[in-house]
Amino acid sequence: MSKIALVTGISGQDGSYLAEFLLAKGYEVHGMMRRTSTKSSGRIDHLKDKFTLHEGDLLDSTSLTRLLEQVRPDEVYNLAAQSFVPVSWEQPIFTSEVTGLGVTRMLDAVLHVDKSTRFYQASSSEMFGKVRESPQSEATPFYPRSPYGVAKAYGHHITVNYRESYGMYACSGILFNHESPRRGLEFVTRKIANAVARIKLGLDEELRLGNLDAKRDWGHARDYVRAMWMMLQQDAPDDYVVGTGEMHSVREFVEIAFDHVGLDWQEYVVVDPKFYRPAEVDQLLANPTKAREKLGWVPKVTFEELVREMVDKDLDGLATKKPLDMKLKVA
Ligand code: NAP
Ligand code: G4F
Repeated sequence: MSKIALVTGISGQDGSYLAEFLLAKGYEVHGMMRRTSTKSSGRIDHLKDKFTLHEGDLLDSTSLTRLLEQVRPDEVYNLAAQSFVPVSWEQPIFTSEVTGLGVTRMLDAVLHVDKSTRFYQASSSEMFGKVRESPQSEATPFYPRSPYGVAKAYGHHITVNYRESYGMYACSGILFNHESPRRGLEFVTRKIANAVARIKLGLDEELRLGNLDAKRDWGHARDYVRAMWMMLQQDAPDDYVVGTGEMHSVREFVEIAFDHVGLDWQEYVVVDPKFYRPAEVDQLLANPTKAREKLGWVPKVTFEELVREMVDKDLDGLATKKPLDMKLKVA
């Protein structure tokens, strides 16, 4: 019999790759999406006949309990969140409600419907924030630098607490930045890739960015959803850092992206303080030793391959594009 998985945040970047991954493994896949006034299922439309989509919201416990009772999953992947760091200063309460308390709502619903369900929580390297040591492992103390990071730290601790209090199979995956052509346009990597493609095609003349010195450990989302699944296949639940162990600056990302289309980035990039953050995370670098040794997880896509894939996909998309998408640009 097929295993049953329920994925919250299935319409997001990771949700779409995880759904593809689980379907390829033979799972019966169910996804939860919140109700929106306009359609937001673009990343999963190509899968719509292969899985079941349900409405539900991490702000509404009743919807979560109903969904679990209906679907009876073997595994729950809790990917839903307000995931954009700058918005977490503008909407700190909403971010805490969804990204923080939403985890307790989901865990508690699992506990009461069927506590043998395996649970994955999408934790984040943002919890390390102002890093206490480098690289960061499962043992590195947290020092979050944004309301988002604080909410994720809460989500991490409540996951560990439900595991230890109730004996649930609950794992927290501390994932470093992972990107793809499906990344939201407001995140720096996609913003750069999309702008490079637009500039190359003569649709734009400049790219305005914030802190070019920020450094991240960037990998490909397709590699990272594999790690999520691996965590739920072990004999015992645990927490894992997932990253490449390589760090690059925003400036390096920009250089490689412009270089790829034969342009000199210095002619197009303008630093705009509007994109600086109230408190910055200067650098993040994973120590993924535990994931490699216990899960056998290693990333397959290199940094340069990731940058080039993202630029190429935006070039293709824009060159064959419907007029509406050509107007989409982040301020
Ligand atoms: P994403 O593209 O922003 O997707 C987030 C998903 O959550 C979307 O489907 C969104 O739906 C949904 N959502 C938001 N609020 C909700 C609510 N109240 N109830 C139900 N669903 C809600 O994020 P991602 O990059 O795929 O990341 C997946 C998860 O991993 C997130 O929890 C993120 O914080 C975490 N994470 C990401 C990274 C990374 O580098 N990508 C690293 C570490 C951790 P809408 O489409 O309606 O907005
Ligand atoms: O792409 P970003 O917005 O991602 P950030 O803040 O690292 O958060 C992402 O990764 C986390 C994992 O560590 C996730 F948990 C979280 O959900 C999200 O997926 O910004 C990356 C860096 C920052 O230091 C930012 O200051 O890029 C810098 N940056 C420079 N100019 C910019 C810009 N970021 C954005 N979004 N836009 C800019 O114009």
